[in-house]
Amino acid sequence: MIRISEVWVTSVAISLVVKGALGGYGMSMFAAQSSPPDPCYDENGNPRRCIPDFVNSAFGKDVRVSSTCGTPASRYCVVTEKGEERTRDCHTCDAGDPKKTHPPAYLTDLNNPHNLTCWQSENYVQYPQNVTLTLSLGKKFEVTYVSLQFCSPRPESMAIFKSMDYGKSWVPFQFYSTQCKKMYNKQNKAAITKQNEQEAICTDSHTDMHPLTGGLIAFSTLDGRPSAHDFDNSPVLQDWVTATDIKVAFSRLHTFGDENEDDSELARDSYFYAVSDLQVGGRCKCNGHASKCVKDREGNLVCECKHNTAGPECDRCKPFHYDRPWQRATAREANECVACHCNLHARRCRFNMELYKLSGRRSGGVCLNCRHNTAGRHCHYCKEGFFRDMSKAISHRRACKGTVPGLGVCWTHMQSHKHQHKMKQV
Ligand SMILES: *[C@@H]1O[C@H](CO)[C@@H](O)[C@H](O)[C@H]1NC(C)=O
Ligand SMILES: *[C@@H]1O[C@H](CO)[C@@H](O)[C@H](O)[C@H]1NC(C)=O
Ligand SMILES: [Ca+2]
Repeated sequence: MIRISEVWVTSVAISLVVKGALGGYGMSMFAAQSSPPDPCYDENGNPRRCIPDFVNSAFGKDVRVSSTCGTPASRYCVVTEKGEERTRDCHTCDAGDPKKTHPPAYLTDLNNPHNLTCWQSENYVQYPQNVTLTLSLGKKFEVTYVSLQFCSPRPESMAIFKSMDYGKSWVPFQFYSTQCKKMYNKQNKAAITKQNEQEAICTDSHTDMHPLTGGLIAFSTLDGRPSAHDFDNSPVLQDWVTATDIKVAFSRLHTFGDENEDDSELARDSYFYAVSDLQVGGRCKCNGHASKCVKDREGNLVCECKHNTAGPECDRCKPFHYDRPWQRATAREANECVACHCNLHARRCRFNMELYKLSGRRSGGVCLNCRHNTAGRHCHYCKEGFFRDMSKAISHRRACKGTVPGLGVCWTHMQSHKHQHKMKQV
């Protein structure tokens, strides 16, 4: 506490000194000092890999749910066990009563351990029927984990799916079942090798009916996958963790085996799915070219792209920056996009792979629609019949002129930065 106030006094003192000595300038210097540095560039202004913060991307989002109790109001019973003895404690789920409602919004609200809010399904939606939770993340994320905290017992069988195309198609992420083969036609705890890193596995872990409340299921997307330690260089795993939507399907309820007894109606109201918290931990996917995601004008979440990149995931080069192919940033290389060299005579260019290879993978940009009577890949010479105008200082607007041969010399300047600079000055 003392130390904090000391620092505060010191910084105030410095700012007063600076202000006194330099007037208004001191103020702006102080303001510049306190603005946070851009994580996408190092202290020398060179581009470097940057990534958005790790977040629970499900927080506060709407979850589409195929079944919710309470419309109409219905009875449900919570089973508790003390030794061999089971007790049923019955309540009402009523969507119209704020004290008795269990809406999907309770899946992604603030998770307060002292006041758990639970979404709850209708009673006994049993196999082959299922209950699904679908969450749209709004853009591509790199998902590290998906977790569910249960208010009811955990399901006997459930599956987690992901979509990479906003819900058009789904691929399995992970299965949980006490009977993997029968439910999902998967071997229990199959090994993941380099050959099948993009395959969902099934496990019978975390499928026990106990604890009857408070059980957790947490799926870690990279856990046990061989290339996880070399994620930067594994396009397969980069693809594996990418998702725009997450779906959880509860396939089969655990029962105590009493639901088939004559008194079934009584027993069935103790079987339902209830979840207090659904989390999807990960980072907004920006391919190493942005440190945060923001809402665009249409309200869509997009990366705030740096390194001359563009697109919702900084997944392409921005216009006129096509001198080398787009690449994801790595820890060692920012792989920023580079502007074409057009000597200020063109606003458009395209990438040419042949030229790029011929240059030793250094430069592949080709200028389009060279203006000011220039021509060539870099607009670096005069169009046929035009000559460099020697009567005037070199201005990019007047670089080439239709004039009589002999009076002018064809402008043969190569794309040197020095020259570009000179032209800008004029
Ligand atoms: C618990 O959360 C619910 C829903 O957000 C709220 O209505 C209620 O007042 C909270 N109860 C306590 C004791 O904080
Ligand atoms: C859930 O059940 C519905 C209807 O029975 C079925 O069409 C759908 O494929 C099932 N979904 C999953 C993910 O199992
Ligand atoms: Ca909750």
